[in-house]
Amino acid sequence: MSRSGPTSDIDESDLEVHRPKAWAAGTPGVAVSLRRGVEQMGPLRTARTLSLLNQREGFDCPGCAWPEPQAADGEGRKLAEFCENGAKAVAEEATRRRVGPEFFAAHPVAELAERTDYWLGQQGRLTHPMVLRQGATHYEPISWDGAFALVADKLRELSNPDEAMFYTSGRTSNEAAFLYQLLARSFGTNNLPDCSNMCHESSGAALTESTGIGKGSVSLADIHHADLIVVIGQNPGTNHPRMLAALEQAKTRGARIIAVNPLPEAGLLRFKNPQNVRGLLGRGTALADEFAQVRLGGDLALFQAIGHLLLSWEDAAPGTVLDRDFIDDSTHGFEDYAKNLRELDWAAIDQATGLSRSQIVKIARMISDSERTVYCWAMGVTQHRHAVPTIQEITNVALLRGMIGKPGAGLCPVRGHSNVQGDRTMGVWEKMPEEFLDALDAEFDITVPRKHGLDTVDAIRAMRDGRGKVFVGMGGNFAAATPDSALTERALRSCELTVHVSTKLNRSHVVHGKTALILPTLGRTERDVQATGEQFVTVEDSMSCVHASRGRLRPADQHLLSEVAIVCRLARTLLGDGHAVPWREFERDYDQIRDRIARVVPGCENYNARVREPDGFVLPHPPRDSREFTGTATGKAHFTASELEFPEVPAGRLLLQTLRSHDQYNTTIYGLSDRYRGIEDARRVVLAHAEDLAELGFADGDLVDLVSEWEGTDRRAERFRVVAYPTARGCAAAYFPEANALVPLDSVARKSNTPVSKAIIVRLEATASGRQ
Ligand SMILES: Nc1nc2c(c(=O)[nH]1)N[C@H]1C(S)=C(S)[C@@H](COP(=O)(O)OP(=O)(O)OC[C@H]3O[C@@H](n4cnc5c(=O)[nH]c(N)nc54)[C@H](O)[C@@H]3O)O[C@H]1N2
Ligand SMILES: Nc1nc2c(c(=O)[nH]1)N[C@H]1C(S)=C(S)[C@@H](COP(=O)(O)OP(=O)(O)OC[C@H]3O[C@@H](n4cnc5c(=O)[nH]c(N)nc54)[C@H](O)[C@@H]3O)O[C@H]1N2
Ligand SMILES: [Mo]
Repeated sequence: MSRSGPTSDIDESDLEVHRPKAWAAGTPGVAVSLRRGVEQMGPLRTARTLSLLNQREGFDCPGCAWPEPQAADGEGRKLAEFCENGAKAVAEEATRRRVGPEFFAAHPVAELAERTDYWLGQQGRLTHPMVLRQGATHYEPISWDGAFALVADKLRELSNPDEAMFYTSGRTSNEAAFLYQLLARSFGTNNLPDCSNMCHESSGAALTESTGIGKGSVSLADIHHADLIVVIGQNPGTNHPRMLAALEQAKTRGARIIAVNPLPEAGLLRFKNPQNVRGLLGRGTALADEFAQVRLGGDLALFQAIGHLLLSWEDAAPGTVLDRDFIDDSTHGFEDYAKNLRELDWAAIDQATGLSRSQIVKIARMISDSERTVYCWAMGVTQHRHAVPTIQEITNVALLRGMIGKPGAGLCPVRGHSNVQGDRTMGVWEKMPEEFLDALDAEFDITVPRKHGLDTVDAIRAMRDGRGKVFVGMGGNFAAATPDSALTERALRSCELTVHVSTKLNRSHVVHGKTALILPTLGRTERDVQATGEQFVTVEDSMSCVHASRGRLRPADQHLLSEVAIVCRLARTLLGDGHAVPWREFERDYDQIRDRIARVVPGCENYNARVREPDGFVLPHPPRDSREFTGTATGKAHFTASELEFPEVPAGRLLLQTLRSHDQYNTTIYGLSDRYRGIEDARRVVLAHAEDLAELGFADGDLVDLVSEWEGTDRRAERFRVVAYPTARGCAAAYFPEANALVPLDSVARKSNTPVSKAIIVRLEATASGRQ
């Protein structure tokens, strides 16, 4: 299998490599946010837009899911409660560039398929519903009614509703998500794959087993008041920049920080807060006290070793290390866990982590000395074959010291998309619990299916095998975000119909089914006016806080419909006006949707009133609120015993992770500046340790193909420039989506089915000279 991917519009030979930075944010961050804003929106719109970002009367940032400070945290919001990358996210959406019918008339879809995601995204906002008819070379305009009739016809032609798939990306509001899952289930399928399947699914699976609830247990105040924060497999300087302000606050109160990462990410080392003078002009605040440069996939081993040390110190001095009361009263399975870790294969720990014994002991000491520890993690942990047991080993260490359900302590999976957590709460999941489905049936007098649906990886398999025939995407960029690009693209192309509800042009529009539709929609920044007047929507952040978001900008085009309106109109066309769900009323007045959410979704009672409070409200979380673990089988938190597991890499190979540059939002490429890592003006780069390169016979600047090896099959991504970089030994890194061609579809995390995007066995091959 071979695919070089479209490169035509980025001149990769412009690559410039500078020394990686040792600090994040500061003045360059402010300058970049303003420059990108002005490029896309002009100066006036930039000023107005940024002043509304994350304010109570404004809109929720469509960037990441990091929470806004609340009055209850004693902090309140700053005048500029956004970051460089939030400003870029908004600039992308509020851009004045447009992609209308003339654009599609000028560009055959085959030509667009040769473009990079960067070029496609830079063309601007979609303005008209467009159709690509079977065999046609160009997209052409279609009326909204015509588009809905086409989707309804194709869905009705299916021999079985399970041949349809309804994908969601995590920017969709709670209201749209609630209606979207209701549409899929009213039609007769639980096929609701979502971006979370590729993201924090492993956290949900692990935490549900261990604590009874698949969400994090901390608030922002807990971060501020922790005395130790462990940041594992996360690059907050780029992906959650506002988190740095929270880490800085904790540091000024005396907290210590441990960063566990194969890369010395600038945002983990030092932060120059752009909101104060010291940050803008001074040296800023040092963040990580301890930087553990772990090997990819070595975290399970590290936390087993920490657990082992804590247990042995407790044995040596009983009553000094473990929180015995908590373990006895509130947990289950301690003996099995302790037995599992009594004997430890230190040689295997060394090999897995690449860390010195003394550093592991030091970290374990910091953990045993801490009274209030918060554990944060993201994709560096969740996208591994053993992601679920890894998160459970982190949880085990937290449980040993009773670090859950008390102030300043807890578990904090840091979510990605701004409303990915809310979409789940609203029922976007292929295997929602029976009680939720029962509540839908009772509320609407319908019968929704009970058979579990397809997740992202299984949806690709279904399309590949001809069992999946209609693909509908509520946002996102399925073709580019998913693994095994060549296979996935063939799968999508074999569909009878692909439909995308989108704000911007992307690869999923040009890797299309036999017939394809693009349905343009309002973004979160835009005013949403329906028959009863101006509407707002609601979202849930990474810390379970639900609040309102009000679009305030003029819509990119008068033809745009809101996501809610699109779902309601499609539902009426498909299910008929006599359908038991009052779709027409929902479109007219979003309060009516919220009244139903209040009655169906646990914890959302009195929803309409509570989301109108200035800071919204926080969903219940029994372990956080009262140290109760009502969601587990025993009613207690569960220690788990796992085998020691880590990726084994054959000689002459590297272990590759795929990650985000500082200048992209998943598949949306903002620009070509990975400023903190010092990579400028190119994206097809592979970062590897200089000594590994020397051993493999390569040097900085070489042009190579990356070949991944999986169960006897090779996958190739061509023409990557080698960059010598201070990563952990044996490890390498390349950007996604370019490197997605290398991730085998069947390489998934056990239990969560999440693609293993952070541990791909690769060999480097010099690019054949004919292709140089
Ligand atoms: N600006 C911006 N913001 C974003 C996004 C974006 O693309 N751009 N994406 C959003 C989304 S959807 C998400 S999920 C989050 C993603 O946020 P992150 O998880 O921070 O994103 P990644 O770029 O995948 O970075 C993974 C980090 O984990 C490290 N890592 C990789 N493998 C391992 C490992 O085995 N062990 C350890 N300890 N560390 C490892 C990498 O070196 C890197 O620092 O960000 C969200 N916010
Ligand atoms: N190799 C590799 N692959 C990965 C990852 C990785 O680390 N490595 N990370 C994974 C992760 S964590 C995630 S979350 C997924 C992301 O997967 P997706 O969520 O599917 O991808 P995005 O790139 O975030 O989607 C961008 C598109 O969303 C549309 N959009 C933006 N805003 C809106 C809106 O308000 N409404 C609607 N309807 N559409 C909108 C735009 O058209 C834009 O082109 O990718 C995963 N893929
Ligand atoms: Mo994500």
